[in-house]
Amino acid sequence: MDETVYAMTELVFATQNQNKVREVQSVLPAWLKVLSLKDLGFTEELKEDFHTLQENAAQKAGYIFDRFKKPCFAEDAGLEVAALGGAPGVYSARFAGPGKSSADNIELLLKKMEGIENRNARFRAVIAYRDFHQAVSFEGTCEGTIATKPFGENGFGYDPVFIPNGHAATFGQLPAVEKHRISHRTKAMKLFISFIEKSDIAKS
Ligand code: ITT
Repeated sequence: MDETVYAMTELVFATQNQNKVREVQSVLPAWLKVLSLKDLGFTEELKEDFHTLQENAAQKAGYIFDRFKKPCFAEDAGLEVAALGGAPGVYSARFAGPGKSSADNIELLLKKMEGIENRNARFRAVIAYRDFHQAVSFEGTCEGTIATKPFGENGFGYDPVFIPNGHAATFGQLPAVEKHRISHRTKAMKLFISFIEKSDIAKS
């Protein structure tokens, strides 16, 4: 058993997506406290000017770090569909256009997938961390397939059409605990947390 004692550590999560905050909370150890942008009273939308998840995550973490001077992480995630050459990928949030809803994104995705047999897809999440000394990133993926129509109300984004491998239901139908056990976000968070465990900021 790990006998290490960790100091209470506070990190800012640079996201405006409360679903992400909820999902991340579920994997945090007791000594790690995550402050959301809401906790800091910051309501601006975060810019994502780049074309890779890694650069966008680093941009968001860097912007909030510069603003608040607190150790900070951000995440950029997307759905990569094999038959669409990896689209929508880094453009997942605005697949159907700026300001469109998740339902609009799903509708467009299912339209593009009509008649396509290869329904393989993967969620990918990249977490970028920034503090006074370092900038690092961590990645997690979750493999699955795209359903032929939306099922379930749980989760967010593309969850109603994503069936993770090993399950016969979408993330929209599975209980939150099951998504949290196997998701791309959880995998990236676990790598990130073990990095924080080894870093100076968490040692008492
Ligand atoms: P922040 O930039 O403020 O963190 P966001 O919602 O804009 O929040 P992203 O830029 O990372 O988040 O966009 C990722 C999009 O990919 C998100 O809007 C969803 O449509 C989709 N997505 C990411 N993770 C997902 C998940 O776990 N389940 C379903 N869809 C997801």
